[in-house]
Amino acid sequence: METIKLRGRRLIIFSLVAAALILGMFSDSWKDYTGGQKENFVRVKLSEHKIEFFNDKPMGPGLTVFEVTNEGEKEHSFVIEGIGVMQRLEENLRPSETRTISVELKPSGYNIYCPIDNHKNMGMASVIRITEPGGKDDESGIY
Ligand SMILES: [Cu+2]
Repeated sequence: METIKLRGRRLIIFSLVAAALILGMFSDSWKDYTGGQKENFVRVKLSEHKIEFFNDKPMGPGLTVFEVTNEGEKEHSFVIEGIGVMQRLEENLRPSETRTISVELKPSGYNIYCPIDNHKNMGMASVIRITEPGGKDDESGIY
């Protein structure tokens, strides 16, 4: 009985992950049609062993596209984790590869890190804090 329940739950989780991946693909093509005007855009560079962010304006709430480039010599990836959010690049990045990941950001803190080996502990980790636009520390969307 327990085993069946567990299997059922695994199937549900698997289905949710599959659905999320499919939605991710659709949102990517949808992004092309909308020209990305309303989205926040953040360029991310990965290397040994750090994560750097390049954004024209402070990060705020809303759909945010992270364009992640591996400028290092090892394989890396990108995870963003917050309350109710856990997203990872669909595939790891080989050197000089670029992939994008879209995340719906809310006013909250997020951990961003490389999930490969112990890169996280070697410096490939960062915390971003998203604040409401117009909030009194609006300028410090990232620290
Ligand atoms: Cu890494």
